[in-house]
Order: sequence, then structure tokens, then C-alpha cells
Amino acid sequence: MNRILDFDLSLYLVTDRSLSLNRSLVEVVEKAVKGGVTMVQLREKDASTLEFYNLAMMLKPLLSSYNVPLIINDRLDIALACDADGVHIGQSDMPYAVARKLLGKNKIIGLSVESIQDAVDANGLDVDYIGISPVFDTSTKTDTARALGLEGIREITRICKHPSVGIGGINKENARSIMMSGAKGVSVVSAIMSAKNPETAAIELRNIISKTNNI
Ligand code: TZP
Ligand code: MG
Repeated sequence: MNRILDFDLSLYLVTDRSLSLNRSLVEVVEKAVKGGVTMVQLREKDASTLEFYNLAMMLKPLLSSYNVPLIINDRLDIALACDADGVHIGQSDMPYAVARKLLGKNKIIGLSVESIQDAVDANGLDVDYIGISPVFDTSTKTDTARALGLEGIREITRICKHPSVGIGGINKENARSIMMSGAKGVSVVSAIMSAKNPETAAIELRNIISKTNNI
């Protein structure tokens, strides 16, 4: 299927309100997009449906004013209800084919891959991007598969036809190595959510990424 969706994976923020140092989600996200974040995934593991929906509805006009896609983690119902730009699913979430059927061809669907086999399997799916997860161990998410490392990114980007972002333990010290291993972008939680200044953190990451000439 030829789907022409315009999105830029280069600096992909995944939210976690528990890491926002008591600042509001909207405040941190706005600073992050001002600093150059190109995609935002709203990830809420403990929120009620109403709270999740309300947060998505708050982020939607903000992100659309910056032309930054809003991706919803896991919850297709929330993505549909707020007409988000897409959804990100993991290996134990809704099957890709069902997600695509529900969302239609004009929405972005990302899939987490946690192994070489997942990457091979993703080649049989029409996903829009993959998240290579986790690259490094991270205290932000501890129930992850084994860390794939830079070697994992190299192997997965070699065999997988979809553009990819790395996630897990990525910061300004190692962002360059993620890009140099073949990813089209870096996905971060704490490097921006917990930064003293999320705007500066995003600017610094963007500078590092854009110097790699990989995007
Ligand atoms: N999926 C795999 S690792 C991770 C998620 C959501 C958390 C990454 O957080 P951080 O703070 O960027 O290491
Ligand atoms: Mg999930």
C-alpha cells in the first residue's frame, strides 16, 4: 500500500507526567516543541479513560499549531475519540491489522520491536515506523525486553524496511551514536520530561541529530 504520510521522526518525545518535575504536561510539551521536538506520543499508563482523553484533547490544538503529530500510546479508542494523528502499539497491544482497520490508511501507526524476530515480522506489516525498544536499560521503564544496544539498532535497521527510532536510555551523550547506527530518529522520555529546561534540552538534541546527516 502506498501511504504518503508526512512526518519527521528525528526527535520524538514520549510523555511521562510522573517525570515532569511537577510541571504541567502542556507546559513541558510546549517547551519541547518550541525546542524542536518533531513528534509527540502521549503515554499514560495509569490515567483513567476520561483523564487520558482530556489530556489528548489539550495537546491536540497545541501540537497542531506547531505542525507536530500527536500519537497516542496503545489506546485506539482515545486516538479515535480525539482524532489523533496516529497510535503507537507494542507487541502485546492490539494487532496491527486491527489497528489499521480501525484507524484507516491516513493515520500513522508505529510498532515497538524488541527483537530481531519482531523486526523481521514487521516487514510483513504496513506500519509507518518502528520503535527499537529498548536500546539501553532505563529506569523509566523496567518491564522491557533485553536491551538491544547499538549492535541491535544496526542489525534491525539493516533488515527492516521501515524507518525507525531508538528508545530507552537515550540522551545527548549517546544520541549521535543512535543516529550513526541507522535510526531515523531518537525517542526520549526523561531527557526532555525531566530536563530543567525542556526547550534547551530539545534544542541540544536537535543540534546533535541534525549534524549526523542521517535525516
Ligand atoms: N519504551 C521502551 S524504553 C521506554 C519506553 C517507553 C522508556 C524510555 O525512557 P527514557 O527516560 O528515555 O530512557
Ligand atoms: Mg503498549
